[in-house]
Amino acid sequence: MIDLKHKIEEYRRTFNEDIVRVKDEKSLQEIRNFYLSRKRGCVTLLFDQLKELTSEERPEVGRYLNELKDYIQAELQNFKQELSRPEEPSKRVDLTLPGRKKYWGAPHPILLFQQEIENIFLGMGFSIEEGPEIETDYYNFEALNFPPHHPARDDWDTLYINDDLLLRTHTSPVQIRVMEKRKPPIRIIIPGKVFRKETPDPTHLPMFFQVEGLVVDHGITFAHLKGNLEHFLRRLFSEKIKIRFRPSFFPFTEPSAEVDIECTVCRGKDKECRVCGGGGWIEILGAGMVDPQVFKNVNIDPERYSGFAFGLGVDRTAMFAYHIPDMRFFYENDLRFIRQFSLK
Ligand code: 2NL
Repeated sequence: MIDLKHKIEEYRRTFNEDIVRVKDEKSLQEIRNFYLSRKRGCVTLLFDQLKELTSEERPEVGRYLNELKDYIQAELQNFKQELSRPEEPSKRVDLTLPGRKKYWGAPHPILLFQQEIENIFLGMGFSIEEGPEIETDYYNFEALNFPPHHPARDDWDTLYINDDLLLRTHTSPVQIRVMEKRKPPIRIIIPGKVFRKETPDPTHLPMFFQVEGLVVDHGITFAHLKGNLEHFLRRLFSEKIKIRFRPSFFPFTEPSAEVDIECTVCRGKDKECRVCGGGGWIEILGAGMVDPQVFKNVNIDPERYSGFAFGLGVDRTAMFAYHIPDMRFFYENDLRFIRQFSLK
């Protein structure tokens, strides 16, 4: 009798293990046959063994056995219903779908190009400085030799915050701040955002990036300016690029020059070139020898020191380097455009 009771418990245990592994109608049927098949089911066969018990033992063990049989039948019925129920959409896995892509961020092309510029100057012994984007009228204009209300200011379309504060129109105020604090020799570049009151079009933006540079020491001449900027342009574009210096004017440099390279698109060969307008040259840099008045404003003696300074628009130069027809593309953040630059 103990033996039979043990078997009943044992079959209950193995059935519970088997039933949870059921995946389909076929395996459910196999389990039913194994336990309850009319002739060979292992539980069915236990009913035959009841006969071997005494009449006192038989009712109790018989009740156990019937309970097991009822339990197995009920569970089989439950699982059958479970199998025929349509699966909830949220649980259905479609293995034919493509995997979910992860989109990685990447450096913006303007930042990458700015870093290329920085690396060239770092290689020439310059260091990098930064400063505030909101400036006072003094640092943005007056210290740079633009007197109040002077018409020279008209060339800089300024965004004012109030009478005294404005969004810097160039990074030159940072050079002023550095010269106020530090004695020459100075050899720095200042990359950063600058702001002008412009309506966006293919070649103008109200916010763009600039890199300005400044060298101050004893005996700095225009030859240093020329040599440094030629070296920089050859590293940035190509060793063979043609370069030309034209006389120009800036309030903060004297003499001043603008630096052109031959057109990167038509190489001066297309009279209707959309990039250089047929002239064959594109303007990349403004530069000049620091005006003595600017040195006086920061307490550097112009009799003992001289220096050169320069500035270029990062966006504008990137446009020529990458042959991009419209500067606004850089700020539309169309990933098809942006991604082309981070693959290098
Ligand atoms: C341009 C090019 C330029 C400078 C920037 C500068 C700064 C100091 C003193 C003298 Cl503190 N010059 N910066 C010089 C020449 C050109 O920028 O095309 N600007 C409109």
